[in-house]
Amino acid sequence: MSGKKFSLTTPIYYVNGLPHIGHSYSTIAADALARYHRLAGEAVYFQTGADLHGEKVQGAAEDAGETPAHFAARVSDIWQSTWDRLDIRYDRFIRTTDADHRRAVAKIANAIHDAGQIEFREYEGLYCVGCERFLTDRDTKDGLCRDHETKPEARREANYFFKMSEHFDWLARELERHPELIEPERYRNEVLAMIREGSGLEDLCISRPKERLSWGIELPFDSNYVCYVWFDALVNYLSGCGWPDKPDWEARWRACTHLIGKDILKPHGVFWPTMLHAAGLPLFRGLRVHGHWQVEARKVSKSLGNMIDPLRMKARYGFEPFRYFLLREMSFGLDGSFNEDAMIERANAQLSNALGNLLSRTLNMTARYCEGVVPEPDDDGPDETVLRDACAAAATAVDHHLRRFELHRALEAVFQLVDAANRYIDRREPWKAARTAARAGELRTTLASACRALRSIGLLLAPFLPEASAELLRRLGLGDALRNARLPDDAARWNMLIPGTPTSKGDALFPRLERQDDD
Ligand code: ME8
Repeated sequence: MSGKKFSLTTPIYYVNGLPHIGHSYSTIAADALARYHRLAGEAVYFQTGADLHGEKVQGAAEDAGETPAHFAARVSDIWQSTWDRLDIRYDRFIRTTDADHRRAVAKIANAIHDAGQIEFREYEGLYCVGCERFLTDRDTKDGLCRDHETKPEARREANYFFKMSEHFDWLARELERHPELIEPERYRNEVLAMIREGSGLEDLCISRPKERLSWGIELPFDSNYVCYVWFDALVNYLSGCGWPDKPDWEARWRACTHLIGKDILKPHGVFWPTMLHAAGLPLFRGLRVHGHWQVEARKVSKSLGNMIDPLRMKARYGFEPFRYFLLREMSFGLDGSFNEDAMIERANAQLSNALGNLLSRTLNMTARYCEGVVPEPDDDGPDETVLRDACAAAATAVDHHLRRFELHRALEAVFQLVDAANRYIDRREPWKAARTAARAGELRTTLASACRALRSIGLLLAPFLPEASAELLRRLGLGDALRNARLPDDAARWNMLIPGTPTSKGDALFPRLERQDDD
């Protein structure tokens, strides 16, 4: 271990629905990043989980004819097992019903209360159950919630309020001083606009009377109320790091980055940092915000039935083409568009053709001309130098982009190396060299160099396509490579393949896909 720490969280998803393409993207992106940082030798903590409380879940439980506790636990199990079946390597799947989380919520509520930052007030406003909050003028359009396009309810209640607006000046200064807190930049600007005077964002109602909502964590200073679901949910990030009891919570917490979709920028960009500040706690390291997926050019929604079940994608095409498409297609921070035909096209062009062919022709020729073992190369010539530099450049680019959460750019860099390796083979034409005994050295050098490039590609693909990368490396005779690898440096190394290492051809790494509609 380098001693460097990297903690990463996904949102904890509401259990009134099931995982769809949007949740899959956040979780897969986080998994790829966590895998990369592990391969870089860092101490990684990766957390995902489920948000079980609140009116939405209580309503869904009623519709299902179950108690909220039973319903929420049952659906949380489905979420967790979905990620398990997709080989998402989280360190903890947190549930807001977990005992340590409940204790942490009570503790932070008390801390903010003790600091004189919570007030009891009568309030009247428009409430959107979809958002689980009172709306401001800016949140509505033609009398409807902008996000949910439903009519909010007029509600009058006595509730507890967190004096959030008192922290806006501090937050603005923090964001000016530390622009890296929220990236990409457009989202930092959005948060700054939200907290600017006149934006309509005020104090935060953090309680719900039990007569209206019983399914939640009781407020520690008034047993007639439960916590507002966001006030409870955001604390998962701290409780997951072991706050307040575990001795190492602070180191983990200070290394913590939250990965979220743009829909929940306000709670993460405004509620959460001000809550932490009011409680006298340090801020998270960063907030990284991605855009939204549309499916067949429409918003993802239950009523449209276009939610894209990741397990169904796995059953139809194998999981990695789907994983690849999500990570490669979406420019991190911007919206993306999913279309099954586009996914198939990308998989066939880039995975089957470019990468699959590179591997199969290299290993087929190695089998045919070099008895299936990595050949002994001569000294590098100009073509080898170009390829060697391309390996080093790809390793540097992957590291650079992943540290900035630009997963699409990192993948693009790996596939530039795939293209460079294919071009190298085309130019060297080893099949011609194989016809002349005098060119045996050239042939050996070409195939050894193609194997070296494939080794770099296999290592660099490990965070993105873990299964395919492990298989690719195994075929190169490097079954253990990932166990000991240290990225990015190991992927930039050229002379790491031992001549004489047995390779194996195997079947197509990525069989060509055809559209499947029947299930
Ligand atoms: O908001 N495109 O949970 P949630 C991309 N429980 N990502 C999407 C998406 C889309 N179309 N739809 C959803 C909640 N997501 C709260 C979070 S955290 C303390 C509490 C992803 O189930 C994206 O990450 O509605 C988004 O932020 C999240 O799912 C919302 O999940």
